[in-house]
Amino acid sequence: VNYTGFSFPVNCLDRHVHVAPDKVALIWEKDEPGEQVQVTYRELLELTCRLGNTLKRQGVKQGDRVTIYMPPCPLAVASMLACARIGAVHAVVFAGFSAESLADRIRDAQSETVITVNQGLRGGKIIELKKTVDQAVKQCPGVKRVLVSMRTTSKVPMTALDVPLEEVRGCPAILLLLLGKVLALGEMMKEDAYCEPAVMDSEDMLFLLYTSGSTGKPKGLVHSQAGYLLFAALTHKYVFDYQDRDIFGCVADIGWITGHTYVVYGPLCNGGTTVLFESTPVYPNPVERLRINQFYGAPTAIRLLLRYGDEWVKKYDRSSLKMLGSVGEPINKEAWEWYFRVVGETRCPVVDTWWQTETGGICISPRPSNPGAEILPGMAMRPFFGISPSLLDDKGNVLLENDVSGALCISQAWPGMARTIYNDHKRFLKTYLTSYPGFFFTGDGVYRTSEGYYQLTGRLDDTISISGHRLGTAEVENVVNHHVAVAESAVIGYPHEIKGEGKMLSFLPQNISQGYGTAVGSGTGSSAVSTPYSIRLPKTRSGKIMRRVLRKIVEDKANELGDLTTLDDHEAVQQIIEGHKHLV
Ligand code: 6R9
Repeated sequence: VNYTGFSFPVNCLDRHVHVAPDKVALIWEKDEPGEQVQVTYRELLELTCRLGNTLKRQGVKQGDRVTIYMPPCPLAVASMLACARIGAVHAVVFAGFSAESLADRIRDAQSETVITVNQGLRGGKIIELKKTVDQAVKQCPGVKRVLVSMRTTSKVPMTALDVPLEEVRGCPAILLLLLGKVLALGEMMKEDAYCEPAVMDSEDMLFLLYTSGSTGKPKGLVHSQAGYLLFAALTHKYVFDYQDRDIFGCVADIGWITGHTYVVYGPLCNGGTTVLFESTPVYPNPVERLRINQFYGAPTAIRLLLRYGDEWVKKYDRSSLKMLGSVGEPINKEAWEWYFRVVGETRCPVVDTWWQTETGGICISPRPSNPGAEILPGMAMRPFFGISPSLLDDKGNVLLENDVSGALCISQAWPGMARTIYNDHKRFLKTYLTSYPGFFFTGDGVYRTSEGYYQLTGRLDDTISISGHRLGTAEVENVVNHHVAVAESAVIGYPHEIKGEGKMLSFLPQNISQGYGTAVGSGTGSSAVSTPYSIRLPKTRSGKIMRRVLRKIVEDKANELGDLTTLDDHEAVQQIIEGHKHLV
């Protein structure tokens, strides 16, 4: 079979179905503790085709944008692949966003089609996703149809726009889950089990994915067909040393780029078995039960686990693990060492992977598949094949030497690079390509060690300048996190009124397992005031600390917090605002 010229799902499905139809493609680790559903390549292809045909019958055409608002589940993956199969562009919106955020994204993408589920489940709690979509769609006159799948058995009010995916028209919901398998009857089941894949140009849009700027409206980053998939597959294979029979466990939600590249496209293109986590994983139980070989998650979870103590991890069998990965934030040395020593029993290389929604896949990472390659704790280490990082100083000079810090730029295009911001190419150029002409500017700070290895130091918009020295938040946090009483910290800086020198503030949640509160220390040098008033830090839903929010609070600008759509815990922010008011 000649697969050249076809769109994605052929690479992610058909070619594996020819070789190993019954190989498990997805293991859906459901919210219900201990419940899992396996979907083979043959089943996933069939589901994708039926859904692709349903989309076509509903009027979705090549190039149309389709918004997907679903929790991680096989039908969500099939929805992404079904869009790709018919040449439509998917725009997954994390199913935790409010109706307003969803509406903004639907309107920006000019989507006429939304795919959702009746209800979601998270930690046993029911989440009314369809209701949120109804509210959002009211503000989006362009939406012509909402495809609704049944995640739970509860019926939800349907509107004239709704297309029930599994229900047979006029009959009660009969589809649901039979013997734990997704059994599609209804609209989807009426469709043919084969859908001809669209032939696409390599540079056609595959998907949009929104990422919040620090202010203003979210950016719909556009990824391409061929370059993105190539980069997803290569990085998945080489960074994690993925082998044919491995079970790959990336705990990101499909609503983030990590979910797109390392839950869906990378592993499926490589014919792998990938785990879809619906809930926040009750790590490390699924590692033992599903025999996960590569575990990939965010440092924030690792830092919390560390505080729960070794025993909690050690009571589970981790012998299946071969590789551990970290993504999303700088990982401090202490957390890295614990991950390596306790979780991976010093047997599994830890890969601290640096990349962004904009880069499509991992750009800087140790390469353990390169035998003997050295890995230093808490460092992203080396550029991936084809990535050429450059460090630039404030004046735009390229820093060629080692043992320097600078703005992390990339000097040459790479396959997975986002091509534009949907409908706003000017903003794309302005944000990424004009600050340092001739370079792609990542927005991150980096230190290149004397050996030439790369260590990320945090977002440049978060940097602290003390007595003329530029410090990354990560550098200071590394020191703070080292203290036994600290689980996690966020360090920020703001201008000092008198001396004009940087003032530093640190937020230190203390030993979480003992339920202590956050001590907020403020001061320069060794003088510090601390008052405990919150046990949480403001984080995005994907686990990144929102330092800019803290900075605004300490600058007494709590009414100018900017875009908070990705904020996970509004209550924590309120507590910090209140606490700050009372700080003497
Ligand atoms: C994949 C992802 C991108 C930003 C990025 C940087 C931070 C990601 C990191 C890291 C230090 C790492 N980041 N990985 N910082 N070390 N290993 O997270 O994409 O959500 O777009 O965030 O996350 O600041 O610029 P995205």
